[in-house]
Amino acid sequence: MNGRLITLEGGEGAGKSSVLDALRERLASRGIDVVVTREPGGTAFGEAARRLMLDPAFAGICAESELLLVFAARAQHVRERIVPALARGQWVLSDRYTDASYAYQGGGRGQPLERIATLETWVAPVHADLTLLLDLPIEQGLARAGARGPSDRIEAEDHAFFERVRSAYRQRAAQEPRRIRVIDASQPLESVRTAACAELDAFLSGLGAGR
Ligand code: Z5A
Repeated sequence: MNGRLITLEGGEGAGKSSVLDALRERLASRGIDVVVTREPGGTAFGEAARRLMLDPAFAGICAESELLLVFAARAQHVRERIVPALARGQWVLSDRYTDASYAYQGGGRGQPLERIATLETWVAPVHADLTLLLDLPIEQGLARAGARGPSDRIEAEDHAFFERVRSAYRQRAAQEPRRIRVIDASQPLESVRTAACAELDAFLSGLGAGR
């Protein structure tokens, strides 16, 4: 496999979707063939799982169902989209991947991290080469997300939930500082895009592809 997997992570309203295009353009300008995808989602089955995941009608589902749902979607995503693309030599840019499960289901829902790691080993043995974590204060992110319209099932969680998610993300970044690059997403969008592209450039230079 010559392709690389790059993932974008962050809390609500962090600006992942807004940064994704800039990263895609940057990769394309270097002649890199890139597949853009997202989780939950990326396949027909994954998109259906995403609708279930975000539907406020299922507010009462237990943490175990939620965890298995995101990994069911991921199993399909890895096999149907990610592995074939990497095998073709394409790069994959994914809006969220396994770190989101450690943050939301681990930090947010309190699911044991060993349980998540077991699922990851089983279902998602392909690891991200570079992860950009867009980090910002909870209030700021929720205000941005709220301006878009009604809350989905996860956005309806309380402040303490999102603090746990943020702290779980930051903890992972502290544990894997080379892979997970933290970007201050409280800045104006153009600055966030510039910072994200600078991290991507540094990664490319490290591979020798950026010269
Ligand atoms: N989830 C999970 O629990 N476990 C898992 O394993 C996975 C996911 C994979 C869907 O994810 C949900 O799935 C998510 C976690 C859970 N929780 N929820 N809800 P998602 O990533 O698809 O959905 P999201 O987190 O709701 O994404 P988002 O709120 O759309 O965030 P975003 O893509 O980072 O933001 P955006 O759409 O680019 O920007 C939001 C708004 O803010 C928009 O109006 C922008 O114009 C504005 N914005 C963005 N950046 C800026 C800056 N810098 N300044 C000012 N305004 C800005």
